[in-house]
Amino acid sequence: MAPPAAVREKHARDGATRRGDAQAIRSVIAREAAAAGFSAVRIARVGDLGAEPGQRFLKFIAERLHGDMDWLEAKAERRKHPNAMWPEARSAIVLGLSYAPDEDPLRFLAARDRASISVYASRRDYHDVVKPRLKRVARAVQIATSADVKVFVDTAPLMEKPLAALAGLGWQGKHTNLVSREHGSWLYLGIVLTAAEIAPDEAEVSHCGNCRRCLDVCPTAAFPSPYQLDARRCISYLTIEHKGPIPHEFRTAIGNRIYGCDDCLAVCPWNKFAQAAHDQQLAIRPETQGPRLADLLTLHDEAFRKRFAGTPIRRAGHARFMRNALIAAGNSGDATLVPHIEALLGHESPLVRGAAVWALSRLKQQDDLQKLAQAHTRETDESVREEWAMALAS
Ligand code: B12
Ligand code: SF4
Ligand code: SF4
Repeated sequence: MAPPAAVREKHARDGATRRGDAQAIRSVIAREAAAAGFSAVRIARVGDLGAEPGQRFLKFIAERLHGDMDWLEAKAERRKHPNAMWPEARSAIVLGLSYAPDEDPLRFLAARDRASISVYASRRDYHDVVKPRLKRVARAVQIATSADVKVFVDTAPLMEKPLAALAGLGWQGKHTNLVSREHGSWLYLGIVLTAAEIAPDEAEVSHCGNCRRCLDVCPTAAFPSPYQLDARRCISYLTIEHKGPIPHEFRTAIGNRIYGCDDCLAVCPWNKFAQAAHDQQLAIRPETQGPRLADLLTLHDEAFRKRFAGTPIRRAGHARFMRNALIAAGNSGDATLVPHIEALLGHESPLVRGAAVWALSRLKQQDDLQKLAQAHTRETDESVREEWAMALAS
């Protein structure tokens, strides 16, 4: 039986108000996101994420593809779904900030006396840039809905890419990162979770088609299959996250990439639609543009911290940075670097001494190396002794 006309009218009014509210909240979000300088914003219903991304993540961990990123494993159960971390979360507001470069990001790879630094690391640390902007959007959502909010930019166990794809910001490409039709591979992601129900956007579908450029370009064959990364083989992991000596099998392939890698991102055909980012806070730092290896090898701790203050590079610390610069030096074919490298044989960190031995083994004749080894017979660290043994045997 149909409800009386007065009740129908009231329902219609309520419905209109709810639709009006929903539209009003979405307008607030769009306005605040634009005012905060975000390049894209979309909304997902957290419950629609399903269990699949979490299961894939747990498989990734079970297969040890995460290497020594213990922090990924430590909170795996919470990371597998936003509700495992925050049960009240209902909607995810996914924000993208473009950091598209205006020059070819791979242009320094052939300059063997210089270092190549990834685009994201050539700017101010994105965590510092994105977080205050997310807070601005979150505050507006909280005021508009009176619901709780939390902000995330890689600061808690939350898988950002599957949420971004669900919200329709882009799709996870075969290189596993989010690709957007407008911004290509160059979006930083940030997320506001809220307990409010907000009308979601449509998910994006994959536009990779038969393309496999990103898979084929990878210098270390880090993709066992499309959409899957073996982080242990990825230069980004090896130069940023990995704490120990870089495994020998990857040293030559690393070339002069000393902090991160952009090869798979840079070859994506969808980048042709991306406009170069002109955000003041993301200005490219000149000291990151193809710095000379000779200058990097002489950087002591304090100078390193000063030079790279505010960039992600500083977070890796001096010893890891020198390790990476020494691998690049070993690949340079530039014998003028030898005195700088020899000076690092006395460095306090075994990570640096070991990498220096390898670099010298690539740039010096065996006879000279033998003589040098005799001057360092008092080396006590086991890993450095192994480097000497391998260098002298090669
Ligand atoms: C751990 C981590 C890394 C690790 C591992 C990378 C990885 N691909 O997982 C390392 C150190 C290698 C790394 C490198 C880089 N990272 Co990183 N990283 C993260 C972090 C913290 C977690 C990612 C994660 O959960 N990985 C675990 C695996 C299991 O997740 P996954 O790749 O998404 O795996 C999925 C697929 O395999 C998928 N899958 C499997 N089979 C199939 C089949 C189909 C059909 C589909 C669709 C999916 C699919 O299922 C899995 C789960 O969803 C995120 C921030 C965050 N909190 O999310 C940033 C993040 C992914 N990194 C980012 C960036 C910029 C980079 C670098 C470009 C930096 C650089 N220039 O060096 C490189 C890119 C390397 C690459 N090709 O991925 C950005 C990416 C932005 C974007 N547009 O996507 C993020 C989102 C940080 C941010 N807030 O902006 N990173
Ligand atoms: S970032 Fe570089 S090493 Fe890592 S998967 Fe992409 S191309 Fe390969
Ligand atoms: S390079 Fe090709 S396969 Fe890789 S993410 Fe881009 S479109 Fe997809």
